[in-house]
Amino acid sequence: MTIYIKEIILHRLRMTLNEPFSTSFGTMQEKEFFVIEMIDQDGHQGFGESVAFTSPWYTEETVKTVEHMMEDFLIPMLFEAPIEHPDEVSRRFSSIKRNTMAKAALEGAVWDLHAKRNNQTLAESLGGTKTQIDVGVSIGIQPTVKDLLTTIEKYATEGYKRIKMKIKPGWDIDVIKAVRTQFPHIPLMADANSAYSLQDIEHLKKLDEFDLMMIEQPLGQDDIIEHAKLQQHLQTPICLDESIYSLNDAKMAIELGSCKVINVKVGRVGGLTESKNINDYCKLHNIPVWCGGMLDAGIGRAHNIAITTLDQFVLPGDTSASNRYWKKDIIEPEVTMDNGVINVLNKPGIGYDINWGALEEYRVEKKIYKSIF
Ligand code: OSB
Ligand code: MG
Repeated sequence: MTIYIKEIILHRLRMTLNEPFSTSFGTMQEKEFFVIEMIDQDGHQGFGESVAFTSPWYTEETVKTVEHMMEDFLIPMLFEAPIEHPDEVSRRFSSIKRNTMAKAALEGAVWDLHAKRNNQTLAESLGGTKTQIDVGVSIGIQPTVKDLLTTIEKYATEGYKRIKMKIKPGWDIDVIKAVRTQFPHIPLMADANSAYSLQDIEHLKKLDEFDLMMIEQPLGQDDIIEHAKLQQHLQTPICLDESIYSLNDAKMAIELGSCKVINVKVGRVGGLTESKNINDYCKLHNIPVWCGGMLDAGIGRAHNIAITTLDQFVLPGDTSASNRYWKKDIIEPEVTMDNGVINVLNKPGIGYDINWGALEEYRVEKKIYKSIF
């Protein structure tokens, strides 16, 4: 079912999180991003969402670089020729180096269009089989240990299946110890967002006594070798996030022993096709994966739900309910969680409608690109 993309509309949105979110790099309360609306020859609409932040603390991309890449390179490439299957998109983009988040935002809209044209859910189109997914929650660094304990209590009571807490030097061992004392049995993990170096090895070894499911990205983005060395000295499995931009990075990390778990973020790895390939490779190599998050709004969240239905996504991810982030999300209905699971909606494409009233309320800019065909 050939897709002729007729029009691409970029909606730049600015939304405010219910609560500030703090990591080892700093605090965010505003989220700026693009909603990609893509219209085909039959008037179907596909939607994607970009995940890059306004500053490049997580990876090198930003809202502005994503706009530049989409406008000056990637959108013109999509208009060059029709698309038979969404897997072609990442191949067509392969002459452009990296810029995975810009590529993924557009590719996601093509996948949604493809699924809708075939009257399938996005999950089905991707080969996913689950009808519900297990989810956890990622909790930012809190002002005090007491605040953290209260927040964990709240989310555990709501039913989230695992708690991820952010750590950094000065907010790590003692804090985890306090959490474990109060919650001896909750599935718990820690995410350092690259805050440590191999010199901290003796310090990081102290994590082993807390029965953590894993430690996420303790070292730098480029520290593939260093992570392998660290893993040899740690019992706690290392999960890589910022280090994995592609299937090839996943292969390298697995082969070198740099990690035992992988956090797949659709934006960071360049899209759903690459995420699917990582799923398949990790299945073959017995590496569990889970879906990370970028404080996504509803459209990105819907894509995350769809990819999590693939079979190697065996651990609860960071895809929490809409109300954990936003007073009002941009989709209808919003994403809800019951007893630690999110139900996969049985409707074509991403399965959620756009709440245009909300979207327009958050929109700060709208740009339209038309195909000449
Ligand atoms: O490292 O996984 C991360 C949020 C922003 C940037 C990076 C990360 C995170 C999170 C929260 O941990 C994920 C979410 O709830 O969307
Ligand atoms: Mg992370």
